[in-house]
Amino acid sequence: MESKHQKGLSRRALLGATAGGAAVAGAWGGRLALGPAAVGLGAAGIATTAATGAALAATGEGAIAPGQLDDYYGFWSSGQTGEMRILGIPSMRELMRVPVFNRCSATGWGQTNESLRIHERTMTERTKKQLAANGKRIHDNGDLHHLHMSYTEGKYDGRYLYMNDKANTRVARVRCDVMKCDSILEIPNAKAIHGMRPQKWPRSNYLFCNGEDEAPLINDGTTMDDLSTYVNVFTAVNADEMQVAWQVLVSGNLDNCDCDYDGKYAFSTSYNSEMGMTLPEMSEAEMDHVVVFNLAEIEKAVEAGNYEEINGCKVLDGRKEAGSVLTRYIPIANNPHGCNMAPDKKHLVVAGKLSPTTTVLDVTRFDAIFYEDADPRSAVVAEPELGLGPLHTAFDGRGNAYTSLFIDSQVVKWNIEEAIRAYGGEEIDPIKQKLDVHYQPGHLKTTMGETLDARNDWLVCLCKFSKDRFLNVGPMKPENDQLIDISGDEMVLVHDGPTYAEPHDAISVDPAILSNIKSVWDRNDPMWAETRKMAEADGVNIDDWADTIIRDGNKVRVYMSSVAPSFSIESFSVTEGDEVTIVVTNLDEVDDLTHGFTMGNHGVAMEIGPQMTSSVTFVAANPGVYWYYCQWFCHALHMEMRGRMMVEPKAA
Ligand code: RUQ
Ligand code: CUA
Ligand code: CA
Repeated sequence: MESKHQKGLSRRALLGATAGGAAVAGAWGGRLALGPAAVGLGAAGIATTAATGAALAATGEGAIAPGQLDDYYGFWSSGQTGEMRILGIPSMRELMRVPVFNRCSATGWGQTNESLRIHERTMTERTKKQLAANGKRIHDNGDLHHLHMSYTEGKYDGRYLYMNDKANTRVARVRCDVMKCDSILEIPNAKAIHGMRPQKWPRSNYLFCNGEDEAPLINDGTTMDDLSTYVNVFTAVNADEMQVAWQVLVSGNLDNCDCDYDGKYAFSTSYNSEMGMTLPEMSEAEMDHVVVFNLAEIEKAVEAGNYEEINGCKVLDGRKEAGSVLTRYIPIANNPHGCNMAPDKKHLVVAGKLSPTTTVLDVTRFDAIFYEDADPRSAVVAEPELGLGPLHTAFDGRGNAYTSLFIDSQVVKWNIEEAIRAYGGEEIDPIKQKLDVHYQPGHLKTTMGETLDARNDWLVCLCKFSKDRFLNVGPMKPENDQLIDISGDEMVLVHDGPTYAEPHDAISVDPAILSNIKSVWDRNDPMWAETRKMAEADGVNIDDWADTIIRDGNKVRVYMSSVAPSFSIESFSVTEGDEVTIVVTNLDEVDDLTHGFTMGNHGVAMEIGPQMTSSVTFVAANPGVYWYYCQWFCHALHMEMRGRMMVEPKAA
């Protein structure tokens, strides 16, 4: 099969055939011919090696011409930056950043009252105490590894995106209609949420969350070095309410997780079945395991009250010694990592990391392990040897798997059915191709490959190192998210995509699934429901032109509206030491017309999108005149969109 991309036969190139279409098609071919891996290029590609190709290769664009839209949304995690990013595939252009666990200077995320409410909703008393002791109200950091969309019947449904924070043991949700975070949940009892997946079938009722770090279950200092009190916790979150549904104690730690397409099982890899506290101890055993969670049995046990309530969570015992029907432990070669369910609804691929193999498990055999005492290893149907350091696996819609090899810096394409036949003794090599990537890949993603609608066009490989691939920017280099064309028989590398620290994972979503994205906020959005209540109590209508100042002791509430290029209030006075709350409603209804509010020298800034209300509270500590201004370029007279806050000295 020839690559549809190599021949320039992408839908866009065809659509563009009337206006400059020839140039687009030529650019495709030329660009691909210049790619680092010219293997398997059809004659069409070679024939069009042209100067345009070189230019496009140099700019790193060309897959999508200026003004053209991408074929897929890409949702990227950002690791220790703590935000979500939206990219276009295949252009790999960064379209948006959505702050989640991080503080954002532009939007005021983590500072506005609306975002603080989201941050504080489920914050535990321990965290509040820890933060207060350090002069803080919320965490400024997060470590966002995994990000997935909500599912209905095995397919993305365009409602929510869910993501983890390993650093501070949280999960968050982003609303797809406005692409803003609307909920953050701190998970008690667990430590360091790493692997995270929404349930796929019948819909995402649960979010499965893996606690990676071992600690005493009652972690109050009464036991420290007594390892018998250490435990790891698997958490199911009610994804609609963003509250813990139940937790299961496990043997060993938990790394990555996934779940089946039948709504019966979730599963997690454990690289520290040894419960070691040092690196040598964690890699001592020859075999670690995959824990399988039986959702129906867990729900039954919860229903029957067979749990202990700890820190407000229903905690069940699924440890090996408990011998319960809640869990089973399948031995897997030492220190496994990736845990990826194939869209064939049957096969789970677990990557070896320390072993050069991946293990293929048939999830339809799990019933026998739970109910017929079958040997847990009887679910293993293949164990192809792929190369060094397998971390994660992605799938296309043709029965192929793509596994990243961290140590070999390669992506291996292999066929699942052929691997099963080889395991059964047939003389057959399931490996189709090994492609060099640059360098040290972790996650890799096919378009829609984590759904029942897996496509056969693109693979994005998230490389942890870029070394010599870009101009040197200092000792810290970008990561390199590489775009690979998988539409033909051979994988072809077509684009290097530098990214800032440090995407672990990404998904791609057909834009048809996200046709609900708004351009203008709904005035009744729940995001500012609390602020609306406060305004109503103050007798202010924030849906209309507002220029009201409420003085309530040393609290001052300033309600204003913005219409380009002005605020409804050009100046106001407060007294030194007053706590000032500014509420701004953007009455502009124009697409893309965002205003901002920045209070000079007060460290205060926020975004106010079209038809949005935002508010921020601060103390005016120093007498004097301070200008506030709109920091979002909105009008020819945007610079003039400003006003004064006069802070009167306190009477002696
Ligand atoms: S992990 S590179 Cu945080 Cu998903 Cu595997
Ligand atoms: Cu409003 Cu700039
Ligand atoms: Ca181990």
